[in-house]
Amino acid sequence: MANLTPLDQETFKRRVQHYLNSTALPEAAKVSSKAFLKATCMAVNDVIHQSLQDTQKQRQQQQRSINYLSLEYLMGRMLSNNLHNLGLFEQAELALKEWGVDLTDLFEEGHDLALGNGGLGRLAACYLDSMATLDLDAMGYGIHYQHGLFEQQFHQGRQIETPDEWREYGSPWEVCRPEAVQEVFLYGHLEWKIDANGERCRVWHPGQIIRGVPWDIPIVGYNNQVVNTLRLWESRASSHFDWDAFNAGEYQNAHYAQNQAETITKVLYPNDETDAGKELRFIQQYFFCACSVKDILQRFRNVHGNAWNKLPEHFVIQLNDTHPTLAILELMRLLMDEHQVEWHEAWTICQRSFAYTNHTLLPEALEKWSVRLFELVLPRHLEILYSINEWFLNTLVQSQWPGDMTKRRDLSLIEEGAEKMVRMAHLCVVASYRVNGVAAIHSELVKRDLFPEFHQLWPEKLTNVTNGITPRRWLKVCNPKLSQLISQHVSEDWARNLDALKQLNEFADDAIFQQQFMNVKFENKQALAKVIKQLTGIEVSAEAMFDVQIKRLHEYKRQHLNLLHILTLYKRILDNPEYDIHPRVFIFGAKAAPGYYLAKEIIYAINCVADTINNDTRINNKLKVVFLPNYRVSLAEKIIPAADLSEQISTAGKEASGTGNMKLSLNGALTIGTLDGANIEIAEEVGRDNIFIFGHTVDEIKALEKDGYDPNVYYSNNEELKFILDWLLTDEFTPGRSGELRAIRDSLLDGGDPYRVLADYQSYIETQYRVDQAYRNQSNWAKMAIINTACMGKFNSDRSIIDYQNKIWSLVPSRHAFEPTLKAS
Ligand code: B1H
Repeated sequence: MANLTPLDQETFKRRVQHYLNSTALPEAAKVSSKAFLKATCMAVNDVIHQSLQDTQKQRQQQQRSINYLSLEYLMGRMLSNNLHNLGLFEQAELALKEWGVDLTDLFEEGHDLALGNGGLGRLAACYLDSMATLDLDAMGYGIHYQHGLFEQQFHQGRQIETPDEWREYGSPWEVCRPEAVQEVFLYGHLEWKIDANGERCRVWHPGQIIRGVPWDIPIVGYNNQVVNTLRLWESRASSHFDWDAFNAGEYQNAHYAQNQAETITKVLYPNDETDAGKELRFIQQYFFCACSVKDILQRFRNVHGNAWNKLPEHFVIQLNDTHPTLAILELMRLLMDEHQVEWHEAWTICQRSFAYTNHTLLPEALEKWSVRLFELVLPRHLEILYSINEWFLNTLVQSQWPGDMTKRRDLSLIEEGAEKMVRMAHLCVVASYRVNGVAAIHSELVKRDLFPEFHQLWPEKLTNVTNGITPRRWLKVCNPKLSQLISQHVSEDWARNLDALKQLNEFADDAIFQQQFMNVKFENKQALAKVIKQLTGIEVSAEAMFDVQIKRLHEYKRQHLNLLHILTLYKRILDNPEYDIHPRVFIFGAKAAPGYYLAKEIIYAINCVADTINNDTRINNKLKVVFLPNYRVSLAEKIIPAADLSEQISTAGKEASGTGNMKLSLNGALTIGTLDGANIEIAEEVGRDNIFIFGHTVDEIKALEKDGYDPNVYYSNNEELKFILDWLLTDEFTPGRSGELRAIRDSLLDGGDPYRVLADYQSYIETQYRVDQAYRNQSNWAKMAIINTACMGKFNSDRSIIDYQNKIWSLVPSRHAFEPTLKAS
């Protein structure tokens, strides 16, 4: 890529001044930090947009363009990351210092881009970073939600949601691209027509037309002057304002269409891992897919004209879970109805273009949409879906399992029942040439339990790409002290080649390095202690062990198992004030889906227990419990560098991968975890001596179920467990309001304990005891922590992207691979 003249401090300062002059009010006595932030971002944007243009000019047309379709991107704050990736951090810091402005303080003025729920959305953000860093021709497509994930507050311990206003004062990074606006059709009816060649063809008369307006956010590669694009679609009414209605005095009506159209991208659905099944979400998904596929076809056409059969050679479309599945049907429709490509040809193009990533096995997350909704909103797409299903069942299923009606029923894209439903994952698997899970064990379970027949049909199709995280944001940017220490001991640019951290293994036994490593941790803990004080008023000591569980709140993630441990320790200390334990601070960060009752009850219970324990002088500060409100990327960046212990305690088989586990270990936290998701691969990398594994394995959990799982057995046979569960019936933690916390107990006992919390309780408590013992030997703890950091090279998202490249994107299946043996009608 072209080399820009590096921006020195003086030039940077002049550019910031230039933008201050044009954006800050002259009469303001003192320029506000917001104005400084904006001017700094604009100065950085000058550099970025120059590189964006250079990148686009220099891209080889031969490279296959990667199109990442995701309903979610959790970008967090962009300024510090962009400065680091551009190599401008120091210049900016020095330039601002001349005004007496502290760059790190300035970051705090920036709003998170929270256009996602959790791991899936953050993964997409890490992958964009890596694709730019690896100089891949990649475009991210997503939705320009007016409101991202809600902000969380606690009112008397209970979660309250308020709207996220990330664009309240405009967002400095996005650029509107009116030249790439798209039109999207909805509703209406179908008709047969005779086309110019005398052929019968299908015409869709839409009932509503929406405009998709693209907003581009630049994605800056690390240290390579590459800039890619994240294109986010915003919905607007097709004609801005109905002037006739307005002039006729129908002001309300004139606004109606506009409001309705703009509702589509108004808000992100906050249901991590559950399928909300709402009509608006369906329309949101389709709107996004239609805009993105049309944009892709336009980009293809600009270079290759109408040679549509060449599309797969030049473009691959990666589906981030099933949320963008409708892109498949939209590509079929556009090729057939708008570009006159014959059905088989169109289908072959689709099958060579799409790849699908599965992120979950949880049944409640597997998307299904009713045939009724399709009929109403997307009648033409339903017709196309039926034709694909017919092809699939009559050719492939029939030849593999002749006459087997059960197989036909189970594999069909349509689920029969009281209400016919479309199985989105089936469509993804049938249409994609590669399907991947996100960690080794998860991909095995996808083959074994979720899609065994599909695996039989296409033994090559199902594969694994273990998730990764970008070491830029998750070490270099968020943990400058550790980064500096590492750079003093590692010869290569580890932020690019994370495997170079292996060199730290040499120092794992070195007493001086151990001390330095632990000093950095201590300083990071002091910094977090300040944040905790600021956000919650709770005082914690950096001498205590920081035990961290940060992730969405979900029963399968088992924050309530963590709570049972806290209650166990509390009880032990109350029973025996001399109970010997190293002081611990339990730190939680988690948002619950607004409609998820038990998740919200768990938050409430943790907050009530925290309040009781934190104010109980009898326990002599041995325990503190902190639930930090509004967990998000920018808060994670403060917690992760300060963590000693990382809680990864999901029921085995439920957490597809996890990525927080990787971030915490990279920053020198030890993991206490089950053999689930990427924990297994983390254990392989760091060695069993440097991780605390507990609980039932996937197969053992299965075996529990076979014998008929009964949580009451654990309850009756374990006095300590029985006591703390019964404690939840009292008013110990909710003075004067007995039984307020009973929902957790009820779900574990009467509710059948769906996530096997009680089965893993004893093993968890015993392993936590080992953690406590281990922490007392600080030198050995330091050694284990160093080994954790040293061994995380595998989880660099650059490695994941190279895997995607090698296993998926660089393969263009031959066009004969999918030739049907029978003709679809
Ligand atoms: C993951 C989701 C998810 N898996 C539905 N599935 C959603 C499902 O809004 N929805 O409808 C939103 C999100 N998210 C997570 O993906 C897995 O649970 C993690 O284990 C994994 O690390 C992450 C990234 O692969």
